[in-house]
Amino acid sequence: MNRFFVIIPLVTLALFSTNSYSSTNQSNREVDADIIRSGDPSEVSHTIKLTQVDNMFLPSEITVNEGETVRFVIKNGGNRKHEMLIGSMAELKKIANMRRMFPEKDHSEAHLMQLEPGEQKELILQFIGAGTIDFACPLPGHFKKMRGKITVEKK
Ligand SMILES: [Cu+2]
Repeated sequence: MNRFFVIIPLVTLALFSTNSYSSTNQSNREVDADIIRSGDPSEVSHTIKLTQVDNMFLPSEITVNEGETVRFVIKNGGNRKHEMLIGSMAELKKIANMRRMFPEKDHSEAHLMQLEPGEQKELILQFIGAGTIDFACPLPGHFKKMRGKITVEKK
């Protein structure tokens, strides 16, 4: 309902620009603007490593503090391609359904991040509000187990 969209600066997008987005789409990323926004690399207070295996996120539960900027280092340690999306569970489910119904379609417009086996990417986020936000790999057959939650604790 009260979902807003923020524009993430291109400097952040350059970190995962290996996908073939058209340049006009690069600045439109959906993020829950109540809880997270794109973070400034110079304000990172700590790094959280996330490993994708076939098919889980390790760890799947993360706790951060309100206000802090976190560098996420996401590594695909599995043998299959995975994705990483952050959003509300309703939003993630919607995207996962689209993947399941139209597996051949190019879904890159909705991707936050795609990782080939062995690949590692970074994402810098600032947690601007307390609450919880979900993350998942929305690929068919992955989505049910390959989920996690970020809890943002109030200052
Ligand atoms: Cu996956």
